[in-house]
Amino acid sequence: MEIPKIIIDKLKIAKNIVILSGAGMSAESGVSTFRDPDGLWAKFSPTELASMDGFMSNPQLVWDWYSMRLNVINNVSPNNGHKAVAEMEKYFDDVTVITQNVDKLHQRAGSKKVYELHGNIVENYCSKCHEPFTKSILELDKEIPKCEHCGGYIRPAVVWFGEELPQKAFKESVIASQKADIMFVIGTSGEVYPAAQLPFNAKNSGAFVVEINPNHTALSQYLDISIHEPSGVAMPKILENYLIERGRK
Ligand code: BJW
Ligand code: ZN
Repeated sequence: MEIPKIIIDKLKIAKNIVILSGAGMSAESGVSTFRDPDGLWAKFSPTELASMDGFMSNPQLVWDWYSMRLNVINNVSPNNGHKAVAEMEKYFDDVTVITQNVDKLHQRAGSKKVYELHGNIVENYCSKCHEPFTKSILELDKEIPKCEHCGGYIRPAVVWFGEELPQKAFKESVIASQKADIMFVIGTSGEVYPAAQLPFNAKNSGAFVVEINPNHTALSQYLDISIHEPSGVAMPKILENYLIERGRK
């Protein structure tokens, strides 16, 4: 698919770029999405594995599931989509990445300003006293560790359903969305709130909002344009077209 010229025209006058990414951003790296037909929620139960109630009723099961996913993430690399997003920092005044992903692939690709709305899978903390757990979990055996201060179970530093998002990251994300000249909404189904509210914050403040997703989503009809391609294809193409146009001036 050709990249519509309006996206390049908007980029040529843009200063503040915001990326809102979801699981589809990492799909081409080999990380599973959640709600696609072959996604995680097709095989696993979100209430059992991604809620405090689920964790309390079977902490070892939840720990094992996150260990399995951490193992996947440790063995994959950022893809061309992450790399194109990181490269944008060379050409624009301000690039903010707001991600729902817990895999740190944006940071590994070199993006500097990344807000992790749903935490990350690399860090852990005590589910009871909330003290950070600093031992590398690779050093541990497979049994769920317990807190050295209070004996509570250690949990991954991700945000489960019903839990508040990290407030600073969320507030900064709202501000960045309101200041955005252009927002790219990449690889998210737009079904989980409050993250899915951010494209509306951007649009209501005058941003041009572009969706990158092979499929139609809950957000598609509200955004300015949808590019139905994988992000590892679309984002490098957009950057390349922008650089060609800029070279022409
Ligand atoms: C590609 C591609 C390629 C494929 N290129 N694209 C009713 C209405 C509204 C809200 C609620 C409600 N009932 C409950 C709520 C609130 C709830 C919510 O939104 N629920 C809805 C599902 C109904 N939200 C919450 O609970 C949040 N907290 C909250 O609201 O707190 C309130 C509070 C305030 C004060 C005190 C206390 C509480 C928290 C949400 C946490 C979400 N957590 C998870 C798990 C994180 C940890 C982990 O990784 O295990 O986050 S769930 C899961 O969904 C994960 C994701 O970040 C999140 C979003 O998914 P995402 O990224 O959009 O992935 P998919 O799979 O859905 O979509 C992938 C897309 O990629 C698809 O569209 C593909 O087409 C596309 N794609 N390949 C580009 N190559
Ligand atoms: Zn503790």
